[in-house]
Amino acid sequence: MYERLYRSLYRIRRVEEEIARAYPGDQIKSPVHLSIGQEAVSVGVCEALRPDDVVFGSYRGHALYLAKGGSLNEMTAELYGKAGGCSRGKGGSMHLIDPEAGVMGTSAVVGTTIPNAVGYAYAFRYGGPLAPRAANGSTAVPREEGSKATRGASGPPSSTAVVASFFGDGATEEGVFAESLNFAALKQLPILFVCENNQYAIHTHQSRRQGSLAICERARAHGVPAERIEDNDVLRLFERTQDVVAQIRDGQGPYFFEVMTYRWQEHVGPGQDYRLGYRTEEEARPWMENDQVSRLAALVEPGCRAQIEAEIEEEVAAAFAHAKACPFPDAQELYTDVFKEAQHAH
Ligand SMILES: Cc1ncc(C[n+]2csc(CCOP(=O)(O)OP(=O)(O)O)c2C)c(N)n1
Ligand SMILES: [Mg+2]
Repeated sequence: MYERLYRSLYRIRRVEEEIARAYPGDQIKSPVHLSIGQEAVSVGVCEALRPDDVVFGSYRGHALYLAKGGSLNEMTAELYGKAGGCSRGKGGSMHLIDPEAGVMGTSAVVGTTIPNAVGYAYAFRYGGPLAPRAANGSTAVPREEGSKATRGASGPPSSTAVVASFFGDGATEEGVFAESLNFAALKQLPILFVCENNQYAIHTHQSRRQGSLAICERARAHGVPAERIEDNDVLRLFERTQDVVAQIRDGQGPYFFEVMTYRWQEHVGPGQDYRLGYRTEEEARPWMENDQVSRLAALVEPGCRAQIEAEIEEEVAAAFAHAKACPFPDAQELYTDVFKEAQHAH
């Protein structure tokens, strides 16, 4: 188990370090929001999920995409704006998707994917047997529920798969956050909400934005049981996700994690930003000393660790080489996936 967690944590860290290294070369035109320091959140949850579970995330989405099994080659090609990218080079770092791996999308617009995730959970719960996910990303349309009261509706769920919705502490200030939690609780949907609380929205600390810092209490107020995971603790999060996801599969409705974590790099871009003065290196230091990548490295037998690291170095180098070698999309690609086919023809 430590090997699995370490492999995923180390892989994400190395991919993002390479993005930071390559970025000044200006071949990656997309803005990049790195998760360095926050990998534990995606890894702790995704390692406890099944392949048929699905995730939705934010623009800070490399870690989630990779932790859930998204294709590394397609992600790097996407960053380089290439035709082989997961969004065919049109989405960039903030718009990652790999439906076959259960990564249903990330978005630049804060909070947008929370209701998308709730809708998907609604389809899992009430939509009848879902067709296997199509490679084109199409999702099932939920059937009508009729007049039957749906809270705690009788009959087995349509699927035992669950949805995990990842978002930042800033996204909890969006109105749609409250609406989504309310609906998920009302319909007892199979969804795990994961708030990655790194305490900042761009350069503004949570205490300067929120009247109540108790995000879990706000979740509970909507009828969603909630707990806080302290210290970016990947092992605790992994264990708790296993338990909680079993309950959700069992039809016990939504659950909420607030995971305390910390972003090491600047909000957007490859570098550091302590010079801006909105936070200090003293504040960051304990989080860096409690690095979960190093913590897990120490729990893996040295020979095994060396092998994992060598394999990942090779994979990462190959992915960046692949991205650079890929062609750019044809100009015609600008006209696809913009409008629905019928409107396009019109
Ligand atoms: C609807 C919307 N409002 C504002 C923004 C500008 N914006 C981009 S990132 C961000 C901060 C969000 O913070 P948080 O949710 O905590 O995520 P983090 O960046 O810390 O991962 C804001 C306000 C946006 N992209 N979308
Ligand atoms: Mg934040």
